[in-house]
Amino acid sequence: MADDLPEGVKRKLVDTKQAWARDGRLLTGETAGHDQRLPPGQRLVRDFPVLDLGIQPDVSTGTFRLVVDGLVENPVTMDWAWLQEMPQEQRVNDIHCVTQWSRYDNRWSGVPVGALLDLVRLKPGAKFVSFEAHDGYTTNLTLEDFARPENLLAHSWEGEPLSRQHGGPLRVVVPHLYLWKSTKWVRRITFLNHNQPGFWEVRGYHDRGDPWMEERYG
Ligand SMILES: Nc1nc2c(c(=O)[nH]1)N[C@H]1C(S)=C(S)[C@@H](COP(=O)(O)O)O[C@H]1N2
Ligand SMILES: [Mo]
Repeated sequence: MADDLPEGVKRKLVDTKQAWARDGRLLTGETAGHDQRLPPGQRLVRDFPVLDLGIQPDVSTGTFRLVVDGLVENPVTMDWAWLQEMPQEQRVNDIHCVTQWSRYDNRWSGVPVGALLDLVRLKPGAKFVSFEAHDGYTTNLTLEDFARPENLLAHSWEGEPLSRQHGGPLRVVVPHLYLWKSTKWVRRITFLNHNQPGFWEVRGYHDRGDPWMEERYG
């Protein structure tokens, strides 16, 4: 796997997290219901840690483009102005990183996934989603996990434009799964009829990543 790392990625960081997956680090062996706000093995933080592969691409709103393609009737390449004209909503949710931190009550604004689906109109075969980012990162979701009402394409956090380090100008936010499923600096969303595991999924991380089921590795 080491050979196909995107350029500039911190290999040591990747190796460490890959070793965690191999060794099953941090696993408590517990599962929990959603009535338990903090998922098993997580600890609450008040700051907002930054986690990525070590590249933080500088994407301006002027050059921003989001490609949405694959099994859709209406593939689009959206610029920043178009994104702003889409329906906008606010969501407050908790986020959970597989490296064990959780952060409560994050206030995001952006485009709800439903509005994107209305725009591109899925073809019947679309069952999976693949995400690509400007740092070379990729991840995957089922359509069901992507289409949830709490998910956003977020451009703001706590009322301010989303910072570069947290994935600005635009990131995906999928709060019901571990945060590696929430692509920062997203540049392409592709609908597929098959599952396409992403960067961490091919390095020992779980295909779905439900924090309450402690789906850290798989
Ligand atoms: N493009 C991109 N998105 C990414 C990552 C990344 O390396 N590149 N890391 C993921 C991981 S492992 C986590 S925990 C969250 C961290 O988001 P944060 O830096 O805003 O806390 O981003 C996710 N999305
Ligand atoms: Mo993470």
